[in-house]
Amino acid sequence: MNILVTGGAGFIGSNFVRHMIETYPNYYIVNYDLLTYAGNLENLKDIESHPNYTFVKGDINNRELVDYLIKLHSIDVVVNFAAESHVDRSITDPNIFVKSNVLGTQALLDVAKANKITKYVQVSTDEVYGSLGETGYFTEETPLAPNSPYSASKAGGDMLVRSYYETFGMNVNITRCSNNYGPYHFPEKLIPLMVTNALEGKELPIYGDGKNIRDWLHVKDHCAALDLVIHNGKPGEVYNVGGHNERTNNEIVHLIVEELGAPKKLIKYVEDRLGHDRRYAIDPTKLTTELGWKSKYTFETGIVETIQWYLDNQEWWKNIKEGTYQSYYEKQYGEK
Ligand code: NAD
Ligand code: TDX
Repeated sequence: MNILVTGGAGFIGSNFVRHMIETYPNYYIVNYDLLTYAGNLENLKDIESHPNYTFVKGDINNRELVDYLIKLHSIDVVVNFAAESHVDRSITDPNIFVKSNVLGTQALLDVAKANKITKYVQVSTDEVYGSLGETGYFTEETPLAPNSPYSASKAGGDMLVRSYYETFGMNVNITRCSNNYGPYHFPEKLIPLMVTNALEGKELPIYGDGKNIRDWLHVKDHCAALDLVIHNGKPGEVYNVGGHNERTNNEIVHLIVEELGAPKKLIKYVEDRLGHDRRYAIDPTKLTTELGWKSKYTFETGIVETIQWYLDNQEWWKNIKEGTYQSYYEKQYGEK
């Protein structure tokens, strides 16, 4: 199988590329990524010269280049990770979210359709379902009700993918995963931000009352789910991905502080995120019963392993934090 992975230099995409290269010695992976602030080829340093792997820099909106690559490498499957992914950035600058997440998806679908590829997988998010109350779970039937410009743009992309199945009969799947954590997670997101700030002795900014709940899944469990969907997903179907690991942000931050032995006084409650969703929780029954997926990581082991990864790979995150990300951080949190 020859697979075009778009957005493969980001957090989940790079873990997925590594998973596929290690699992399938006969597959060929083309990683196509624009290398925005979030794209980082350091994430794939260990496999950059693997014979079954190649990287090409480009935008998913560049139809000519995507078309050329699909033909050149006889691509069978497209897996789209490419997106603007940070909710806070979508609040301050929504335009790029529509360009990459909506228009980019449509461009990719058009080129994939014209080349009659065998499968298109859209990597989406549970955030398209909006926010839950204290009980209940998101199923694949939950109506879409996105609340942030980020989730609205992801929902827009999902709707286009759905329409290419209904209108053109394209073999598509949409996956909607809960919050991922693990190695190579960009340090603007909650877990890597708190771990790296604690290591640097910086404040740990918790939005609002810290009682918002996220459903955490190790990135490698997400990659295994995507592998199953690529091979066994039924045409046109949506699959939710999650491992029943609900935690409040307060719990996450306290766990990190304790694990690192950092001073509790670093924790600082700051102004809430606008439109902050209260709770996400995934019902993964369809994925487990129809495709046989099961998460391998418990949160207790996964988080300790992840914190250790940040301890062992300080150069990786220090390079990011000392680069252009610094100016975003100062704008978002008002301090160095
Ligand atoms: P990320 O921000 O770490 O990576 C995104 C990658 O896409 C980067 O390498 C970036 O350079 C690339 N990219 C952005 N715009 C592009 C464009 N126009 N053309 C080509 N490449 C482009 O994001 P992530 O956390 O790895 O998320 C990957 C995907 O998974 C996203 O679609 C996101 O919506 C989805 N998702 C993420 C999570 C999570 O917890 N991180 C959960 C569920 C779903
Ligand atoms: O400094 C912070 N303080 C804080 O309290 C940051 C960055 C976050 N938070 C809170 C907001 C959320 O309740 O932590 C929670 C998690 O925040 P993020 O890491 O920004 O993730 P979230 O907004 O839940 O979205 C993530 O999961 C779904 C990914 O970034 C998305 O790409 C994915 O679709």
